[in-house]
This record gives sequence, structure tokens and C-alpha cells, in this order.
Amino acid sequence: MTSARRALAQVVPGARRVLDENWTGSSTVPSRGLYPHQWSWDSAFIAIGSRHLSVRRAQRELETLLTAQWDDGRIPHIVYNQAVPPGAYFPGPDFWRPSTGHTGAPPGVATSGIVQPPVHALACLLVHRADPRASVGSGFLARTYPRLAAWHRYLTDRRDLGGGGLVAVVHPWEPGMDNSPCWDAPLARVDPVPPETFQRADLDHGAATDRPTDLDYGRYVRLAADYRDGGYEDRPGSHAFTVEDPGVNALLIASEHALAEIASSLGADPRPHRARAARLTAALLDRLWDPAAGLFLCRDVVGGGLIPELSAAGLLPLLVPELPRATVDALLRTAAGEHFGLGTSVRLVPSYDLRGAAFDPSRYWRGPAWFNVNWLLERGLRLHGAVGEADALRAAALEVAAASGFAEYVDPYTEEARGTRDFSWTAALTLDLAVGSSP
Ligand code: 2M8
Repeated sequence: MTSARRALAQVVPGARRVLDENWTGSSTVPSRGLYPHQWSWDSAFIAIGSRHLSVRRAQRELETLLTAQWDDGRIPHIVYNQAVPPGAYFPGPDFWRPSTGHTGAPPGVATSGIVQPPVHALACLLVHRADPRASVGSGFLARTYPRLAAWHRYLTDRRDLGGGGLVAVVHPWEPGMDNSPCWDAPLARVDPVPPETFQRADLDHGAATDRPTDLDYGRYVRLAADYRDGGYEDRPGSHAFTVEDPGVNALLIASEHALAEIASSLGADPRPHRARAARLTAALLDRLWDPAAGLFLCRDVVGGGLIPELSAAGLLPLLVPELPRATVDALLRTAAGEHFGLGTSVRLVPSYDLRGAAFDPSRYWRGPAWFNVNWLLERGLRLHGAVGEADALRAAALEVAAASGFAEYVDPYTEEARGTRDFSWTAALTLDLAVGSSP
């Protein structure tokens, strides 16, 4: 048996086992030990994979998350399982409660107050497509569409903090790439809270060398506490950390296109969604494209200017259907070039510049290869006709996921497992690739 066939034979039962073990009855934890609650973009990726096991379960995953939506439209980045002991994860639910005691979450639901990348409309569309007749029969899209539309409105109306038509994030946890070197300069302006004022739980489950540092955490806590104490208001100029990230905005554009399709299938008008996607695409090109780097960069709204660090988030605009051909070609060259080495020095794209001064092959989002980033890139490559590259990436992802025990992330050179194992989105997205990729 070839290694590709062996990987395929291992991935499907292995992924099913991970997803079954991490299912709680209403959603899936990213990992039983390290992340014992529901995370926003994790659940979107998990549903994309679990739709191949049970469409109803994938629908439930997404709807559990969507019913935790705040009254202003935001979808919180964590929905807490209140049966889990409060010390099992830091920060726990109490951390996010402002002095008024009320967040915008529905009564009885405990959530964080920040957000994560908007992959949800794309996930809902893919879950619908797994069994359109059952989806229509159960009213899945009719129930989720208004919530998804309100979520996108929150992002475009309340989070255009730079005033240029893009969504900004206000905390390094929001783009999902927590300790990316892109945040080093903007975070350096943030006064960390002292380490003795909080108790990390993550180091009980993972090697310290694979995780953010205490100094990082001190700054994460400061930013989250300031946002909470300001009543989660999104006024321009009120956040010490305000960044426009190409990954977040590319995912919003892809999801806005998905929303247009969802609207059409419900007999609603898709044109406002297409128009919003077109405006976001123009703003993305205008504000974040760096021709010299051949990559989209992050914009530091507080400090001003583009951040000169090369992150895999800058390749994610390959998910944007209306990207000009010259920009696509430049991104393909950058992906295969010395900074990301895809198909040349590595088989899976690293999260950060292989040549960057801050590159670390083990430490979380500062170099390791992640399966969600590679799944998104595989999709983007296919969308723009780079079929050979997409096929090679798919084969590598299947092989590495199976060999690593569905690791959270891997060293991009050695492909050895890092972080936790039996990680849900690794299982879900490789299952999706194994079953033949998303239509
Ligand atoms: C990581 O982030 C959380 C905080 O949200 C953490 O470090 O505790 C990130 O990898 C993030 O992208 C992911 O959604 C989350 C759960 O898998 O873990």
C-alpha cells in the first residue's frame, strides 16, 4: 500500500474516533484537556468535517454556537460548558463579566466577550450542501441565516475601527493566531498585568516551549480586562491593540459569498451580500496588499502602517474569488518561495515566515504548521486553479495528521507533533479532505 493510501485508510476511522470522543452532546471541545469548552472558529471547522459523519450533529454544533450570539450580533469566541470546573481553563466565565454583571449574551449562557474569524456562514453552507433535502426539511438555513447576517453586520458596522472598510481585531485571541509575531510590535505598547494576578491552566496540558509566554499572557489579560471594563464598546481609538488582519477579512469575504448563496437558496436577495463582499475585497487590496512582499500584511491601526512580518494569514486571501490574477500569481510564488517553502522546503505551510527572525518551529503560531490554515489554503489553491499544488497539500495533510495522532500543530520541517493530540479541527478537516474535499 502506498503511504497516501495508508494515510487515507487511517484518517477516516481515526478522525471519527477523535470527533466522537470530543463531542459533548451539543458541541465539540477542541481538546478534552487543554480546551474543555466550545470555541467559535473551531466549531465552524469541526462542523465542516463532522457533516460527513452526521449532518444533524454538524447542524447542532453550529446552532449551539449561534444561540450564544450577543444582542449586538457578535458571536463570542468561547461558549462555556458550565459543568466544567471553573479552574479547568483560564480565563473562565467569571473573568468576562463586567461590573454590571451583564454581557450581551442570552440569559443563562456564559461566554467570552471577544470574537474569532467568521468562518460560520461558509460552514453552514457546506453543512447544508452535505444533504440539501434534509437541510431544507429541518429549516436549518432559515434559522441560521438571520443570525449569520447579524454577525456579519456587527463586524462590518462596529469593527471598522480603522475607517477604511475592513474589520479590525482588538485582541490577539480574535484572529485565532494568538502569539503570531505580527502582534509583537502592537503588543509591546500594552502594559502587562503582573503574572501573580492570574493562574494559567494551559501549562497543565502542554509543554511550555509549545505555548505563549507569561509575558504574552499578561498582555492578553490586560487587553481583555480593559475591553470588559469598557463595557465591550467598539469605539475607534478606544483600544490599545487594533489590527486589520488579512486572514480575518479574507474569511469574512468568503463567508459573505456563502451568505449570498444561502440567501438565494431561501429566496432572499443575495445582492447586498455580493456587494459587501466586493467592497471588502477592494478594501483588502487597497489597505493590506504589499507588492514588494508579494503578500497581504497586517495593518497596525494604532501605530499606523503595515506590520513587516510575513504570516500565513497573508496567504488566506487566496480564498477570495475576485482576487486579480496578478495578485493570485504573486501569492502562489510567495507560498512556494523561501519564506513559506510550500512544496519546496516543507509540505505544509508554516504559520510564520521560515526566514523570519522570530521563527520558532515549535511555539504555537510562531512557525508550526496548522491544519486549519492548510485546509483553507488547499481550498484557495483549488479555487484559483492550482490543482497540482492543492493535491500535494491534501496528500501531505492526510499523511501528517494520521502520523501525528491528529496533533494540534506540527513542526513544519520534521512534521513532528506539537501541542495537544486528538485535536478536533485536525480530525475534522482531514476527514473533509479524505472524503474528497468540500464542493
Ligand atoms: C487557541 O486559543 C486559545 C484562546 O482562544 C488559547 O490559547 O487558550 C488558538 O489556537 C485558537 O485559534 C483556537 O481557536 C483555540 C481553541 O482551539 O486555541
